[in-house]
Amino acid sequence: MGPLESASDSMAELDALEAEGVKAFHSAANADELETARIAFLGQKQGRVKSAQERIKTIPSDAKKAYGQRFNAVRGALENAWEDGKKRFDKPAAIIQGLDVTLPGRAPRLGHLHPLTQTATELIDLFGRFGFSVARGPEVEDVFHNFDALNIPDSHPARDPLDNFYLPGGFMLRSQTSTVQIRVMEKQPPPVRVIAIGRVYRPDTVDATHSFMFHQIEGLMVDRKVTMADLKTVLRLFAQSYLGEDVKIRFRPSFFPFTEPSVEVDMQWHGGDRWVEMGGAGMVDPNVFRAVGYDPDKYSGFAFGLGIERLCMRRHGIDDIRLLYKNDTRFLEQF
Ligand code: FA5
Repeated sequence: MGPLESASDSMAELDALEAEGVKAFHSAANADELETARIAFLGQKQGRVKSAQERIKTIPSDAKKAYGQRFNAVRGALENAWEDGKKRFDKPAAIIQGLDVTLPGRAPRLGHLHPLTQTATELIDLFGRFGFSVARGPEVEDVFHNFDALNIPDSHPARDPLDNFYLPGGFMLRSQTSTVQIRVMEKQPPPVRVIAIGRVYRPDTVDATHSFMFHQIEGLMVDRKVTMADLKTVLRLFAQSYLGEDVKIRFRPSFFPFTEPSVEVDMQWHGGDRWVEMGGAGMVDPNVFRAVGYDPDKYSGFAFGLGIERLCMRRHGIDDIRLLYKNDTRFLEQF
């Protein structure tokens, strides 16, 4: 066979390829047959179009151009025929699989907010009504904001490495949201009325009321003539609004380096026969004011820090803090 003959044979093969391919795509009776035809003609590995493309190497150079042009036209025609076929079978899945997509669907199951998130949202709302806005601070905090600025001396047992998660470079996972008091006062002059809600970390032994990661709500109010009576009123109003009119709370004298005087606040636990500590509070220590450049002779203020898990537990009658972290949907669905 001479080269010319071979070239014209090849052109004839392209004609046949086109005719057979178009026929196969047009006569496919369903999506499966169409796919079989696609693999036979347009398949990337052994499709006939691919073979015809590879044959170009064997075509004499003076016939290559004509072959190439014809090849492109054939390939275009087959691709169009395939697209046409797809349009015929790309009907709603319903018709192919005997499923009526026009029927109303099944409503997806909606999740809902975790009880702790719900608690946080309610606290923000409630303190918002008392005129407190929301402030934030970092969870990875420097030792200065967690201790020094809060008047906690180097020798204080609260700094013990066994009681804190220290990180390299003078940082730590904050052990209390009181850090945010400092961050707020560093940034703005008095008056201040803020709350801060967030995670805190302490390597405490886990039991029914303790976790190594928990949440606190910090409150800070600074103005002229803020008194301990204001603090007690705000905490009592808060407890009654969040936990119920009949809830009992009590204040015990205590000590925190950043408040003077200081109190611990207990709430009567559900069941009524024991008290559980809800948080600490007090009048901001003048040393803290000095450290942030506030004049302690002009301004006074109160601060409090409450455990959010315990508030949530008291509110909903939950008796073990660990339930809040198990992610057992049988438990979570109840809230
Ligand atoms: C503090 O953290 C002080 N920063 C509170 C404070 C703020 C005092 C402002 C004065 C002024 P305390 O370590 O007591 O205090 O923690 C406060 C509350 O956090 C506790 O009463 C308790 O409700 C909660 N809490 C403490 N440790 C845990 C724990 N391991 N798991 C769950 N809740 C905890």
